[in-house]
Amino acid sequence: MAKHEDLPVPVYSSLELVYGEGSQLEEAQLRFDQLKSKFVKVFGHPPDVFARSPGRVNLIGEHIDYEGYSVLPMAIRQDTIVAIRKHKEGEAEKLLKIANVNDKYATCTYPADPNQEIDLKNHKWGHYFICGYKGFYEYAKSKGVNVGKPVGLDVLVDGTVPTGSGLSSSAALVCSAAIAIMAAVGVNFPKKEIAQVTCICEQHIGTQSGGMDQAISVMAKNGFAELIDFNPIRATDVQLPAGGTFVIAHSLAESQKAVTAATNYNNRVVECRLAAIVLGIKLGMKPQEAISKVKTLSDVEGLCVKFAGGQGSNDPVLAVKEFLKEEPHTAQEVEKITQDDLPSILRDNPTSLDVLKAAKHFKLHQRAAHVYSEAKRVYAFKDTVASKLSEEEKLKKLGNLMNESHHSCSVLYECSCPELEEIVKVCRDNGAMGARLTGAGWGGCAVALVKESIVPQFILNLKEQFYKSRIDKGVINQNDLGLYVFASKPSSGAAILKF
Ligand code: NG1
Ligand code: MG
Repeated sequence: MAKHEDLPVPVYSSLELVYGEGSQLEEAQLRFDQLKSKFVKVFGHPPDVFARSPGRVNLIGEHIDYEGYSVLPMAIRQDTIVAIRKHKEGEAEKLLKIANVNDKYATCTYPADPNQEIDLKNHKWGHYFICGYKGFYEYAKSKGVNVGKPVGLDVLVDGTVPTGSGLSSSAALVCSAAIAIMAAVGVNFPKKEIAQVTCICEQHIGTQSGGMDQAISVMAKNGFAELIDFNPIRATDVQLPAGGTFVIAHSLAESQKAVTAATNYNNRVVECRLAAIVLGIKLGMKPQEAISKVKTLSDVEGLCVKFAGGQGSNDPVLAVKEFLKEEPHTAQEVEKITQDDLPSILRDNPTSLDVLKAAKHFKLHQRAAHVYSEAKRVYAFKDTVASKLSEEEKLKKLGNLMNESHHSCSVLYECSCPELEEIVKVCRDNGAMGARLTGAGWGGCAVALVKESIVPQFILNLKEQFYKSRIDKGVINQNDLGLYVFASKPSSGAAILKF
């Protein structure tokens, strides 16, 4: 039997297979009806086809996907739907018109040119669609698939994944865009290939992101979290213990990752790269060899483990402790070890040069210690789920791993913020087995593991102890509370809908 990641994106003619039954299905029906009629109103024609791709919550494995390590997310029910219509050849001007059902997002217009550059200095929401657009054409070209000349596209987007919240609204949009374009031109590819393409194409937005978000958005399966491996991309179903529920709670601090990339996200990617090169050199590689071969901390894990072996251990963190001092490295200190200057070591990605301009120093020890320890926690989480422990013991252990992950993110990786620290504490104080920030951090959501039986009371307590004062101050609207704190079951991945 073909593995599910080898299959193409499913094409459905009814909504039940995506949205289940009951009120969720009714809501979805209403959403699609409204989307369709707005499409006709805006563009004068109905759409040819729809594509949807969900947001995700990462349960464990933060900031390690871009270092080559496996992560463990699940899809949430909130998603992005893209309605699309391909112009006939010769029809109208060759433009991509990207509109949104939400008036907050003004219509964006781009040329129908897959080679266009994205204007990073001028951030627009439509850029995420163009990532998917460029990615699709680059990929089709590389596979030698004839998809015809690029023509104009009418596009209407409807997203319910909260933005800037660590739930990957960006990947939901990039993936649904790429899949909608694919469906509009009449081709389909294996899910794992789409996951790979969308991961690379989202980097056009200027973040050196890993592939977790796109992989889970495309490959998720209803009822399961997935262990996602990279190089090559693979998804393994993880059945979570029945007595636990994941509650997602927004810290109400918005993380604007595309805007703060140089000091936050890309900065960490660069620090990890430098840590890996320095470790490689300290563990015996020639500087030039390390610079050209070592891209991620996973590339030098073998050397670190070998070193640890000499000390009677198999923990790569031992090498971090031995060879990377705890005080931050200055650029000059790193260059003394690498015998080459940082701009030329990092020249393969222009956004790394922005990082260098903004960085005062590099915390190599802390970043590497986080990555190696977090990578281990992902496997400990998966093994715990599969173990013979009692349900109670499982939940306890999973919760502890989540707490350790949060501590590492907060103290070693420094990607938390005061609002996240507060919401995580409120979650733990109200009986969560574990709680941690999820996604890139610096704002956005926390995820808490809560016993199923106490979920309603838990959510009420969060409302009282975290959100009420913010509602009183007008930060959020009482009626919107359900958007900011909710329980989530693992949902299904991307789909094409044709009615
Ligand atoms: P979010 O939470 O969507 O900003 C980002 C990256 C992931 C991963 C996490 C941290 C993108 C598209 N996604 O997610 O690849 O590195 O941070 O674990 O940038
Ligand atoms: Mg994102």
